[in-house]
Amino acid sequence: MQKIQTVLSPLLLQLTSLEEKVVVVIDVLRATSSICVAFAHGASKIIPVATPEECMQYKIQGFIAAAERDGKPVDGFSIGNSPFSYMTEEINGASIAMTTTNGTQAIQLSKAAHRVIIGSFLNKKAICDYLIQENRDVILLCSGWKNNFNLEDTLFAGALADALASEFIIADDASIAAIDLYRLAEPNLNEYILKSSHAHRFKVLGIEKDIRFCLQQNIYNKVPVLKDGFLISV
Ligand code: 3SL
Repeated sequence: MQKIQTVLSPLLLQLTSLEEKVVVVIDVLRATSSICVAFAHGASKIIPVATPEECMQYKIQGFIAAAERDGKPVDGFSIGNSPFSYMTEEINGASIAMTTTNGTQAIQLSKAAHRVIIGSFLNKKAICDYLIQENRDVILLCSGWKNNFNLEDTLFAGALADALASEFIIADDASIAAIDLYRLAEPNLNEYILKSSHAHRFKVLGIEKDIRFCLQQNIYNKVPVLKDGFLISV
């Protein structure tokens, strides 16, 4: 049986070999959810970039460019990181450049893996099916918040590990803790996530509706995959 391991912060990724493994990058609020929305609305590719400056270069080349820092759109960009921004006509067929506080950084850090895929509650079942079919060791990478642990990504890592426990060996204490936390929160996930520091940030910004949207399960069946520096959908 292959193994599942959970990395609770991007800072901890350096302790783990990525070789021959599939990394699931998780930033439930909101980067990986928004990426899933963009593909569900017909985006052709997404390039995750590190900085707003780099993102601006893609905008100049004609990409749709999205930049978020601290939950807010960056000056000079009409799109930040709300999933609702990716539900418009112009997304269909578009090439998108995206930079976010944590999620796109976690994607960059994972590049050495055999495969990097993008997970959220929105495409949870598709991710599980993909991982079973790939039959390789898996790392669930929580993007966290500025290298700190966060509740929402850990909960989704727990949801995945729980769903895959009969197919994989749960190989570390972080995965066991994530499963236990998910089982504790699962009867009322929305309410539990409202305890999180990110939910408090969203309240201040008046964007709580993004939380409700991102916690929906299995509304999309696509798996975004990193290939040659771009995300595409399979
Ligand atoms: O950090 C990120 O990548 C973002 O998802 C943060 S936010 O949800 O846009 O605030």
